[in-house]
Amino acid sequence: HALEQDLRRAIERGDLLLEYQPQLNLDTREVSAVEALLRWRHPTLGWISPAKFIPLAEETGLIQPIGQWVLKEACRQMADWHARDLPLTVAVNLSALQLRHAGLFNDVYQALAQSGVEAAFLELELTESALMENIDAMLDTLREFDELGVQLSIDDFGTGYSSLAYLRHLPIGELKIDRSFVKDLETDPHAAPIVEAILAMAHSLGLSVVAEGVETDAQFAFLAAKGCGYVQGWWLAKSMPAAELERWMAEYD
Ligand code: G
Ligand code: G
Ligand code: MN
Ligand code: NA
Repeated sequence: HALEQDLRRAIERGDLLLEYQPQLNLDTREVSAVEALLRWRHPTLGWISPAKFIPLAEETGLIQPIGQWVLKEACRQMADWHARDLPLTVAVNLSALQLRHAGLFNDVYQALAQSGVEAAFLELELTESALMENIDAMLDTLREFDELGVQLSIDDFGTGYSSLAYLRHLPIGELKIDRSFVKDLETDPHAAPIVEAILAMAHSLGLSVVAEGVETDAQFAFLAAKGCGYVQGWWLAKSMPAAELERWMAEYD
């Protein structure tokens, strides 16, 4: 498989990079957190979507070294920002396979130690479906991360089948409402009540909520009116390389 060989070489060749998409805190109207999104610039094929190469990385086991690289690079970038008085939190995505891997805790620990970044500035995004796949086995890992002090967030929330009973026992600080609900806010009469129910439930459990995929003024206005804590999406900004994000932040203030 040619693409597999290319992906194998992508790390050492420097063809992988992270972009960062800002999240707006609706209380402070400031950006204090960004999500790291992996990008692959193939030498001849150009940009390849993570929706394509993450599954390939998982099938081939390359997700381990790639995941290690993502954690290291996100922490290195954070250390650089913190040294320059930009105290950003960075959220890193973890797939189901990464969560099941015994070396994950050590990878996170090493990335933090090497960079010197405080654990509380690192957030790990776990999809709801990945969590629910094997919740009992996952619980110990989540508790270890919690003790280390990293933040834990449930990504794509609303698309899986997590129950209130489970959520109550997880050391999770944040839910990210899946962008499918946000997208349908103006068209599907069921989307708004679902978003409101998620907000009410999350807030009563003491969880922060990020709405993903916010693209329009109307979506933003609805979420702000309903007390959503953070928004992320093209309405605010697309993901950008670090230097571009810094320029964007300087202008946004
Ligand atoms: O940024 P984009 O919409 O193209 O991302 C597509 C998918 O790839 C999303 O589901 C996102 O969570 C996932 N993804 C992006 N970056 C990473 C990463 O560093 N690690 C993992 N495991 N998934 C990622
Ligand atoms: O699964 P996860 O939430 O990590 O995926 C994030 C993905 O969503 C990324 O691929 C990112 O590029 C994409 N994304 C971010 N903001 C928007 C948006 O406002 N609209 C759409 N359609 N996609 C978005
Ligand atoms: Mn995510
Ligand atoms: Na998501």
